[in-house]
Amino acid sequence: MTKTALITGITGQDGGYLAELLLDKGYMVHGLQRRVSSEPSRRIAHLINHPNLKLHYGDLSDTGSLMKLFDLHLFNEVYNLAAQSHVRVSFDMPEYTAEVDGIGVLKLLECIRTLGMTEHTRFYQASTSELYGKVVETPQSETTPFYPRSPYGVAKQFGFWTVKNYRESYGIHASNGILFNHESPWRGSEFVTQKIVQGVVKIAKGEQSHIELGNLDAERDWGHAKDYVEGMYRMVQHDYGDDYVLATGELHSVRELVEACFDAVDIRLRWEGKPGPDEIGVDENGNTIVKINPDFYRPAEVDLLLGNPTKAKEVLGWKPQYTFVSMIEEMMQFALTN
Ligand code: NAP
Ligand code: F7E
Repeated sequence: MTKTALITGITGQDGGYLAELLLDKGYMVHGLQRRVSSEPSRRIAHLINHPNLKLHYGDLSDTGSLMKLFDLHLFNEVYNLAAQSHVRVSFDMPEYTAEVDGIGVLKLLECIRTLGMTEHTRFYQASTSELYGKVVETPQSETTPFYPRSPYGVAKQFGFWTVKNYRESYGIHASNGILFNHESPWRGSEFVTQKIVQGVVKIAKGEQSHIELGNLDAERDWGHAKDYVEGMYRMVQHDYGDDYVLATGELHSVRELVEACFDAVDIRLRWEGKPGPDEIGVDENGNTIVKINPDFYRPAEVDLLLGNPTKAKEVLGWKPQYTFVSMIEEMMQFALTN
């Protein structure tokens, strides 16, 4: 029997890869899409005419549009990927972020509960390593206490516990994927990996003089989105709902990322000045190609995130295929040729 899935956030980075994965497996895929004034997302443009894909207008802040969707379709699986997903922006829009990233999760689970679908519909929630924030242990696993450091992290904490509560209270097959940063050629250009990749390519092509960044010494565990949507799918197929960390277990700084990208286009980068707002990066001809702009600092920074994915490996058999190096190579290649 054909399975039916709903993906909220289908126009986002992960939504595009998950839609591809589920359509390849023969699913009927429904996607929740916001009405926007520009063309529908480039990430699913190649899937728009797929006979098993149906898009619906709606918004996580609009309960009526969600209820209508759940009333009309029997979803076997719901993947909640929709969110205001930018940590820095969440400081500018804290209330909206709480509404969508926190209360939005509750709205979806209430649709499942009130329509009597608790035994029929499995639920995946896009939780995040930002829950660990100011980390209390390293590496972080499913048992590490949370200490969110942004309105985004706080809103996602509400979502995380709501999922756990609905699982325990109503027996819903609901899982939290605590996903560490994951990137790809489809990553939004305002996230640090894509911003650096696209900036370095423009500098190499002579189209831009320099890139402006914030904290170069933040460290992250960066994986590839394709690997991570496979992990989401495995959580939903498992016998019972649970919470899992997906991460590579490899740590790199923003500074290393900048160096790796310039290296890929044969530009030798040298740092000058002490770490902080006055530090610059120069090329072999003495041109300044990296500047620090304090506008990109955050009111409260998350200095280090490093995940321990042992549980996902042992229980779900999940293992990332990409490394940090192959992920950056793919992003650079895409930016150079598109
Ligand atoms: P993304 O590229 O920013 O995509 C977010 C998606 O949510 C887009 O489709 C966006 O629609 C949609 N959306 C935003 N506000 C909405 C609203 N009010 N109602 C309905 N849809 C809305 O994010 P991503 O990188 O794919 O991440 C997917 C999910 O995983 C997010 O929940 C994010 O918080 C979480 N997460 C991401 C990472 C990561 O490193 N990528 C790590 C951990 C967790 P538009 O296209 O119209 O903007
Ligand atoms: O920042 C530093 C910045 O915006 C990474 C989201 O997908 O992953 C993502 O959140 C680091 C931070 O990702 C710039 O201060 C320096 O320390 O790429 P980012 P993020 O904040 O880690 C988590 C897991 C999510 O759940 C989120 O949805 O890089 N940084 N200079 C900069 N960051 C940005 N964006 N821009 C800069 O110029």
